[in-house]
Amino acid sequence: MHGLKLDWAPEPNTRCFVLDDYQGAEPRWCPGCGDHAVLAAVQRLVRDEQLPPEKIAVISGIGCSSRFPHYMKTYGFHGLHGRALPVACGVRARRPDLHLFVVTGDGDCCAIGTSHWIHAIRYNMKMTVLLLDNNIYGLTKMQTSPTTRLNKTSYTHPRGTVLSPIDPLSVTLGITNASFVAQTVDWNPPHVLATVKAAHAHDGLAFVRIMQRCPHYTPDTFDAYTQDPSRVLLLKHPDGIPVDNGIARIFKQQLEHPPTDLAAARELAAREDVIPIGLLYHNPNAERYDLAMAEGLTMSTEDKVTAVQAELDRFMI
Ligand SMILES: Cc1ncc(C[n+]2csc(CCOP(=O)(O)OP(=O)(O)O)c2C)c(N)n1
Ligand code: SF4
Ligand SMILES: [Mg+2]
Repeated sequence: MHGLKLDWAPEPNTRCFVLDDYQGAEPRWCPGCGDHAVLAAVQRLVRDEQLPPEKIAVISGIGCSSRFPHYMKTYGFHGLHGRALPVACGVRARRPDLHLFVVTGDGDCCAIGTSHWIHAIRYNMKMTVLLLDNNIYGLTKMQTSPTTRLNKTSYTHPRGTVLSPIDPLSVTLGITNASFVAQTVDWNPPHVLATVKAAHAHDGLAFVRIMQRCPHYTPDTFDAYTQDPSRVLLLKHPDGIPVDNGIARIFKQQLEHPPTDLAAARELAAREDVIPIGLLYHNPNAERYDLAMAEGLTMSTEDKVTAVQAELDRFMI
C-alpha cells in the first residue's frame, strides 16, 4: 500500500518516572522541619532528570537529616554517625554509574565526621553532598553542635554556648582541591532545587550547605533571615546557580560573583551580616580520585586474573 511502512513497529516502551516512583516511606520529620523541603527538591531533581531509581544511591550518617534515604525509593545506606562520606567514597570507587547523594547534618559532618569531610573534599569523587545545617543536634534532642551560634542555649549549654561556631563553607573552601561549594536556604524551594540541580551536574564533589530550620528545638534561629529577605545575599553569575524572576524578586540584595574567584568566595563565606546563597566557588578542573580509582574497573575477569598473576610473579624467587 502506498505510504505504509511495512516494517513499522511501535517504539519500545521507554520508562517515564513520576514523583511517586521516588517516594519511599512517609517522612517522620516534625511538621515544618526544613528537611521536608530538601527531600522535595531532591525528588523533583531526579524526576526532572528522569534518573532511574535503581541508579541512585542516597548515603547518610545518623541524625534527623540522615533519615533521608528511608524516604527515597532508591538504593540507600543509613549508616553510622559521621561516616556517610567514607561509605559514599567506597560506593563511588566501585560504581561510577550511580547517581550518588550524601545527606549529612552539622553534627554528622562538622563534629564526629570532620576528618572524613576534609578528605572527601580533597578526593573530589563525583557526588552531591547536602549538609542540612540546623545549628543543633536534632535527633539527640538539642545539644550544641559546631555550628550553634554563640550564647545559644542548649541542653549541653543551658547558660548558652561559650564558643563562636565554625563556618562549614569557610572550612570547605580552605581544603585543597575543593571544587564546588554552594549555599542555599530551605525556605526558598526554587533556589534549593536550582542549587541541587547544579550540584548534581558538577563533575566532582559538590558541597551544598543548606540552612535548615528546626522548628522543634531552635524555632527562631533563622527568623532574622526569613522575616527580612534583605539579610540574604543572592549571588548571581552566568556560571552560577540560575536565578529566575521569582527568586530575584524575593532576594533583592544581590551580588555579581564569579564562582572561579576563590579569594572572593572565602570573603563571602566569612560574612556574618548576611547569608550568601548561590555558587560561591567552582573549579571544574580539580583532580578527581574516583577517576584514578576507576582504572581497571571494566577489565574482564580473565584479564584481572592474568594481571594479578603477573603482579604476584614479580615476587617469585
Ligand atoms: C558514634 C555515635 N556517637 C554519637 C551518636 C549520637 N548521635 C546520634 S545523632 C547525633 C547528632 C545529630 O545531629 P546532626 O548531625 O546535626 O543531625 P540532625 O539531627 O540535627 O539532623 C548524635 C550525637 C551516635 N549515634 N553514634
Ligand atoms: S527535631 Fe528538628 S531537625 Fe529533627 S525532625 Fe524535628 S524539626 Fe526536623
Ligand atoms: Mg543538626
